[in-house]
Amino acid sequence: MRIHPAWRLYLGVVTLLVAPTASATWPRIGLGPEIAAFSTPVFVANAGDGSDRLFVVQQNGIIRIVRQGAINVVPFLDITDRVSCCGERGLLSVAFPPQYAAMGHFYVYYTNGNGNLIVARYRLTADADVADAASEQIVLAIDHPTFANHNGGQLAFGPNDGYLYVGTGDGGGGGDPSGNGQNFNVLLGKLLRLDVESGSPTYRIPPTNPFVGQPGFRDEIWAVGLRNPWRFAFDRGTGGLFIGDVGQNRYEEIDFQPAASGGGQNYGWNIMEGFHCYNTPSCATTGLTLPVTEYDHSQGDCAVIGGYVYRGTMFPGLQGIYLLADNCSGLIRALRQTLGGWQTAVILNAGFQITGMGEDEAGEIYVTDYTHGAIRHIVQRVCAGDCNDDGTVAVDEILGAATIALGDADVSACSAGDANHDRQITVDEIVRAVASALGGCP
Ligand SMILES: [Ca+2]
Ligand SMILES: [Ca+2]
Ligand SMILES: [Ca+2]
Repeated sequence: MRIHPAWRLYLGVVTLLVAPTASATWPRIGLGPEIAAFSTPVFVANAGDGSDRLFVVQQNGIIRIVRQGAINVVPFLDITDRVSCCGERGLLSVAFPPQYAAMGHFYVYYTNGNGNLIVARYRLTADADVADAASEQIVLAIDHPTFANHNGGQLAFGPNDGYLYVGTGDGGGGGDPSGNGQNFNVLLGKLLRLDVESGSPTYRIPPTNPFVGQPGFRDEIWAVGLRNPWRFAFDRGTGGLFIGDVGQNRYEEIDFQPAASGGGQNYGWNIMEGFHCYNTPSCATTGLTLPVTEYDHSQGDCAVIGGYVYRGTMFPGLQGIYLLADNCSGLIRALRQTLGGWQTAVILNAGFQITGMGEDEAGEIYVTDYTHGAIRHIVQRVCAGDCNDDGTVAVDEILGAATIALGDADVSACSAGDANHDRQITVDEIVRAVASALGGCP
């Protein structure tokens, strides 16, 4: 629709007077409808096979398939007979190898009846929606006899090397009484890297693992000095690795290593907790890799739940942002790297206990709601006309949208004004912006 020349002049003058100022803000997020009826959901995964299914891991030993929002009646896998649950124990994650569609097998991480840590491989039945619980091959078993907590629990395939990464906890108790984090001869308190897809029923050591052949180091180790890396994940856009390492009593941390890393990092536990010496006024920090961010427990937080970098296409405002959560507070935080360093902020209080996140094949991120037995899609809340995404539409934003409509500015200056994403702002979209200004943002 054409805009009358007199209005063009008026809007142009006023817009010059009150041009929107750029401000570094975070996108506003919300949660999609509950996909419910799970018991003890702790993780969400996709198979990367083009089937567009979500696999929801229940801590009690069951994996369920979600297809287009509906949950399959028959479980994908039921190994409740060999899984110990719950607290920090249970069936904790699943990982599908890069060639899953051809291979028809996958990997799970669980604690068994003795509390030991198990990485196991399972095959499909003839039905692609049902795995064979009798097909178990134990890939790796790690003794974890003393304490019930700090079992780690995450599996993920490296997007660039195809190896299986395994996050183990320090063996539990408080403060790492067994000294596993800094003991390089044990597999606890580590990130491990295994070659599980080269035909061995168990695994082979990748020859490029950082400590191969070094006396005093287990060859399986990729990184050391972790306390309880309950969740870690690769950025599918860059291959970078984000580790959420649960802290002791004071600080929760996110560790990051870029894709070019050759491994071998020492993330500091139990010398340090977050950026701080643990239990001592000073400590030797040489050779330690510090986190990129930490938060304390002053807002009701207790245990970091590492998440994912958003690489989907549905919500451009989330692009490149790493989302993480806390188990106790239900707070969801955002983290991003800028030229000036890492920035973080709380961007949502989910209001329930979060145990894990996961991506679908398109890169959309889901969070597990342990309180209500559900998973929820993390969505960006876009308010028509809210150019700076601060939750309200101001007069200058309406004028800014009008300037774009007149062709005097690029639509990128206010993508929230372009409700139908056609790279133009029309009069009806300005009307919607005015409605947001008057009636409030969703
Ligand atoms: Ca650390
Ligand atoms: Ca605004
Ligand atoms: Ca439009």
